[in-house]
Amino acid sequence: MTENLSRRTFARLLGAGAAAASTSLPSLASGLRSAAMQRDSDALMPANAGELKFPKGFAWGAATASYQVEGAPKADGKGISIWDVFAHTPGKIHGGASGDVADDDYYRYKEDIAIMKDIGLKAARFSIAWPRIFPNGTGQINQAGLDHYRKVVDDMLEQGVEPYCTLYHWDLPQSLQVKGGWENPDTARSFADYAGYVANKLSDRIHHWMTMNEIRSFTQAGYGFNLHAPGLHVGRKRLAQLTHYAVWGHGLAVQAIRAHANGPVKVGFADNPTAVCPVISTPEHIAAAHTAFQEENAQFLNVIMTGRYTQHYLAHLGSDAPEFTADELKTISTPLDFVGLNVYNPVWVRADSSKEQGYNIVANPSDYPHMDPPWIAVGPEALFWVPTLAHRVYHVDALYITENGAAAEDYLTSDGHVWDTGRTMYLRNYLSQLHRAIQAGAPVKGYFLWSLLDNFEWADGYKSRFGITYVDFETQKRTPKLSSYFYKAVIAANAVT
Ligand code: GCO
Repeated sequence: MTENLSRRTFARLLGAGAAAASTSLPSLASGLRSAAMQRDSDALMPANAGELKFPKGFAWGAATASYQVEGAPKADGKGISIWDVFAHTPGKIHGGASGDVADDDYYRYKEDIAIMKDIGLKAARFSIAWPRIFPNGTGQINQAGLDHYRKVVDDMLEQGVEPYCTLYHWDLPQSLQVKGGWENPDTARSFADYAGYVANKLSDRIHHWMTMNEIRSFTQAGYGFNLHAPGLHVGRKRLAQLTHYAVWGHGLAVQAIRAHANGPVKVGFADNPTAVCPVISTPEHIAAAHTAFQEENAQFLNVIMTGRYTQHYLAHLGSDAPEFTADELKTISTPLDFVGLNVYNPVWVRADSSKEQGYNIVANPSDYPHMDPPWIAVGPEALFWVPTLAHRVYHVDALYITENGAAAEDYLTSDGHVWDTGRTMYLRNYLSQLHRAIQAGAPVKGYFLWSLLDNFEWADGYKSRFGITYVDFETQKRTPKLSSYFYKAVIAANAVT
C-alpha cells in the first residue's frame, strides 16, 4: 500500500505561498456590469453555448467550521478545546495565529448568513463546537451554547438557507484530551452522548446531520505527524487503534442521532477519501482505480461502508493492526442516509501488475498545476471520479460534495476589487466534472463550496485564503470576490455557465 500522506503533510513539505495584502474593498458589482462584458454576448449565453444544467432541487451550499470562523473561545460558558490549546502552543501555527477571533462569526453570524442569502445559497454546512455544549466533553450541559446554535439555525431558516450540521470538526473538549482523547474509547462514547443530545434538541429544525469531518485528517495529522491538535506523534500501532475508536465513535453517533432525534433526520458524515483518478480512462486503469479507492481508504470510508477491514490493510500493519470486535465493526458500518465527500487533490492511479494489489500511485512532477499554496493540486477530474467511484463501489443512495474549493492568490486592486480568477477557473472546471458525474449516474444531491469566508486555515493560520468572500482580518470587513459572483450566477442558473 502506498503511504497515505495528507494534503497538509504536502503543505509542510512544500512550503506555502505569499500572504495576501489587506485593504478595504468596495463592491464588485459595477465592474461586472461593464459594457465590455455585456457586448455581443447573446451567442455565448449558456442556453446557446450548451450550459451544464444540474438536477432540480440541487442543494447549492457553502461550508464553514466552528473553530475556523467563530472566535469567542470563552464566550457564554464554552469549555476549552484541543485547538484552543494547540494554537496557543508556540511554533504550531503559521505566524503564531490562533482562532481566538477568526471571522468573529460567533457575534457576526447574522451578517454571514446575509452573505449566504445574497449569494443565493440553498444550504449551509456548519459545525457545532462540542465544548460549547458540554464544556468538559461530558456531564454538565451549557444551555447558552445550545441557545447560540438554535439562534444561528433559526436565522438560516428565516433566510431560506437549509442547515447541514457537522457535530465534530476537530474541536475536541480539552478535558477529554487529558484522558487520552481519541486513544480512549470513552471519548467515542461521550461523542455519541453529545451527538444524541444535540440531535434531540435541534432536530426539529436541522434535518441533515454529519457525525464527523475528515476522520483521516484529525487522526493522522493530530496523532500521526503533530501537524494538528493535539500535536502528537504516537506511532503506527496506537494510530491504527485510535483510528478504529474514531470510526467506532462515528457509528455510535449515527445510532444515537437516530435514537434521540425528534422527527425525520438524514445522517451521514463528511469524509475525505483519497481522491483516486485513473491516469487514463481505459478499462485496466479504471479497474485499478476501483481497487485503489477501497485500499487507500481502508480504515475510513471502506470500513464504514463495508463493515470490514481489507485483508491487505491488516496484513500491511501486521502486529500494529488494531484490535476490534465483530460487534464494533457492525456499529462502525451502521447504514447511512448519505455520504459526504470532501474533494480537493487528485491522486492519479495506474494499473500495475507487478504490485500485489494491481495498482500504483503516480507521483506528480514538480511542474504539476497547482494553486497557492502549491499543495493544492488542480485536477477537476477528481470531482468526476470520487463520486463516481463512491457510487459504483458502495452503491450509495445519496452523495453530497461536502467540501471542494481552493486557496488561491486574491488579486486586490487599488479600487477595491478582488479578482480571484484562479479560484474561479478552478471552480468552473471542478463543477463541470461534477456535472459529468451526475450525468453518468452518481446520485449527488448537493455541493458545499469550501469556503464561504476566508478563515483560520489550521496550521497555515490566516496565510491560506479559501473563501469566496474576502475577509480583512484587521477590520472584519467582508467583500465578495469574483468567485462569489461566479457562484451566484451558477446557482441562479442551476447550471455551470
Ligand atoms: C479540511 C477541513 C477544512 C479545511 C479545508 C481546506 O479539509 O481540512 O474540512 O476545515 O479548512 O479542507 O484545507
